[in-house]
Amino acid sequence: MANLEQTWRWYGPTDNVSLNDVKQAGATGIVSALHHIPNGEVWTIKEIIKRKTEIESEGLTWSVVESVPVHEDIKRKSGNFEHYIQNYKQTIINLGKCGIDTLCYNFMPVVDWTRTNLNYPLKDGSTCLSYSKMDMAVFELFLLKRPGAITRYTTDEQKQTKKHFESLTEIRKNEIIESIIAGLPGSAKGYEVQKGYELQNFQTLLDTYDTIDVTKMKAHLFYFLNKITPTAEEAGIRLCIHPDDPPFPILGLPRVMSTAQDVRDLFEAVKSPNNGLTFCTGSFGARADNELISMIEEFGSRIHFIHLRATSRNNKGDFYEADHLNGDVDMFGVMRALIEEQNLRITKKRKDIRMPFRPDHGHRMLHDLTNVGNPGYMAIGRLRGLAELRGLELGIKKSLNI
Ligand code: DNO
Repeated sequence: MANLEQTWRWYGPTDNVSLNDVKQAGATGIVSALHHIPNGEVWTIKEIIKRKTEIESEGLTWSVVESVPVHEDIKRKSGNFEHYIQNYKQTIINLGKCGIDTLCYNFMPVVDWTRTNLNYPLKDGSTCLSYSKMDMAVFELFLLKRPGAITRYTTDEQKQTKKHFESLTEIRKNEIIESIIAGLPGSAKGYEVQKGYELQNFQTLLDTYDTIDVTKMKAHLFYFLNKITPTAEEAGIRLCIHPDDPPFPILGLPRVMSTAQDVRDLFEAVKSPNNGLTFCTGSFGARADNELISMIEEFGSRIHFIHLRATSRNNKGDFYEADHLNGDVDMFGVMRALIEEQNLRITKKRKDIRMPFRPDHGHRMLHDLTNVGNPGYMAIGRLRGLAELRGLELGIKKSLNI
């Protein structure tokens, strides 16, 4: 039986991890994006082919585009949103012409993913990305001083946050700021490129969502998908939305893709199989009420892309990124459910049996502790993750006799 396709996120020629490194890690597919093209502009065939040729010249395949960013005007359904939707459609057509069939995107307002620490120390000396509710409170209440933030915290929480804020060094306060704004779209190089970003600008961006609640935001998402899905069908592109990361409200922003119900609503709104999901176990798994295995069973046929990683969470709303096979994700159960889904596709002779997965975020470990690179995307931690996941897959398949 075919394997789940093993892929690796590569940020392009400026990535500190080379395509040859990826090959040595054992992945066959590349997940990449044209980060140099400004958000909202069309990806031309020329630029797509250039990246594709580069990948193929190493004997690898460009399996998935992650991501074609969605312009904030589309998310807010304001300003030039119709123009940006047109551009998005053109990019879909161009990708289809170049033989690329899977496109991952997200619909998170302002920040793509959010962490409060990009170098959270683990007991074994490696580091990982983490999210602390208390650090987020410090950011909102004392660093950004977001108007209205105070109403989200009890008097007791406010007192504790103040105490925590006063205990922090200036260095740590800056780290919190930099970690949070590192998730701004376009920060392919991690927080290095975001230095000098003014907190005031950040607040201005947040303000643009003041009148957009979850219901409105979902309507914006469905409007966008109703427009682009027919184009995706024609171009042979499988769209797959990435869940909110973290999967709960932050900074007073509306969140639309955090739970199984959100996925149900999405699939109900636009029924085409081309409207699919990126199943990210790290993002969905940061919520205790997301039952990952039953989600795979329910949404299986529309899972077009998979991110495998495990978070370890507490009941206060904090989490850190654990080893790929540890943490609160039942990776054995997840992998078995994915293998079963692929087996079903093969039995049913479906056209899209291809289920690419990538080891999401790795720990910063060994030589990478002193190397420069994208937070979560250094080579060695992901190499370890991929090797463990590959072994798990093989073991399950052998035991199931498939
Ligand atoms: C973080 C990633 C996200 C993801 C986008 C997809 O490491 O998982 O940046 O690529 O949200 O659109």
